Amino acid sequence: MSQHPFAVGGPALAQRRNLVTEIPGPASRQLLERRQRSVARGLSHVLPIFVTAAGGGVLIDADGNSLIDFGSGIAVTTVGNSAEAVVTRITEQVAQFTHTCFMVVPYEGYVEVCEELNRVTPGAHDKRSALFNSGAEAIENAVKIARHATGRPAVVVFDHAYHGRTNLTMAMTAKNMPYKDGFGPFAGEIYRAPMAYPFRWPGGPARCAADALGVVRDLVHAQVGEHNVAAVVIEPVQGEGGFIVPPPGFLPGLADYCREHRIVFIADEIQSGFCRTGDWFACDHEGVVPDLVATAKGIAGGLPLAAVTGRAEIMDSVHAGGLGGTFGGNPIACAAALGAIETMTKEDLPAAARRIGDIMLPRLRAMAQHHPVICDVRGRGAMIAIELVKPGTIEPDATVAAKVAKACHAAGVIVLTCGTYGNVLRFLPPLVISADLLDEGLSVLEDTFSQV
Ligand code: PLZ
Repeated sequence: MSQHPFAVGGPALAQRRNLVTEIPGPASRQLLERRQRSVARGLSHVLPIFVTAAGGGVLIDADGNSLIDFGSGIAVTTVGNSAEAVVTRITEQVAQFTHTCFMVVPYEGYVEVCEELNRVTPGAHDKRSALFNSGAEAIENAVKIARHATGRPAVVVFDHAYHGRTNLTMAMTAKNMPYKDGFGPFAGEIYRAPMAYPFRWPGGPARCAADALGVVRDLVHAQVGEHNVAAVVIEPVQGEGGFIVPPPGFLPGLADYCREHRIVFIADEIQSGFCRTGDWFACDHEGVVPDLVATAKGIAGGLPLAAVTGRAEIMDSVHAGGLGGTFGGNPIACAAALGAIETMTKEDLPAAARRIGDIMLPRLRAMAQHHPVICDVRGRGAMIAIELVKPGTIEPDATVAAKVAKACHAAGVIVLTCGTYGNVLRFLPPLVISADLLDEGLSVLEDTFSQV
């Protein structure tokens, strides 16, 4: 048992940054020692503190420090930690039953989540959904379904992509360290195309969309053959790879290309989905309608749940018993998802994400004017990042990104890094964060840049 007094999180927590010890404090340091002796080294952490409660835009640690949360547990607590509707629904469900396995005895909550997913994901066509436990598992299943529906083996993915840590999804993920190194051999029939990355596109951002589409066409034609491709899988805004927003026209062009060759277009909306980018899904910004959408993270207010949603004829091409898993669509996770989706709708969280972007983007652009290490400010809604380089060059500077992140942590603001080169700072606040906290977090970041 914890030696700390029982703490209650949720939106009622005092919304302020307040450090009462250094980071980490003595209680967290003690827990870190225990962690070191008991937890496998392969699991790392970003902050050396232990949480005891969280809610709104703050997280409380074992020493009583209150930190501003710009990470949301990697884009998960979109509705805030222990959000009211999530807690209410979980509490009711946990008292009724905790598990039957949907494949043994079904329950209404699972069906209701599928109905909601079919409603909120892009496109008005007839859809079906299937529920799983993690983002990687959703991607695995999306690929299974696309292969089954098309009878084709190949899968096209992109540079800087992140799709998970299982064998197939490691193969689909682009970055070696830390995700793939030493973990091969990887699943076959994965082909990688260059990502439309405006800031680093050799011909410049204006040519990026058309050039990148041309490369995909040529590469698939020469190396794979269109008729062998089951699916193209893309994050409509790339997450771990650096919050890369493709230029306008790229995603619609890719969707057209897939239609032309009867390739299943799979959007990995695991990080970008559920209101994060200022719309329900990142595909919505350009009216792109994927054949299949993989979701997870923000779907269930912090509980493990993931889904594949898509065209009825593709989803239903799989025989009964071909999809499933013991825990997929667990009733408590489903209750949480219904609470989260209810909160997103009632509180209009897409609008909240847009307001966050409207506050963050101008301030970060102003920071970039004063700090030439910031070479690019990008993102949509509350999925925002800054890329850092050696001033005057486009050479990535991961060292300065790590330093800024560490200084923010020490000052009580949780920020995360990302990017193939480790030189991107990303900001993913809960969408229920107050404007004051957001402002304060940005001021801390600004001070940090002046120090490093
Ligand atoms: N697809 C787009 O962002 C998870 C990974 C953290 P799981 N991203 C955070 C880490 O280092 O393991 C992610 C994602 C996109 C798939 C996934 C995988 O989702 O729920 O972590 O399996």
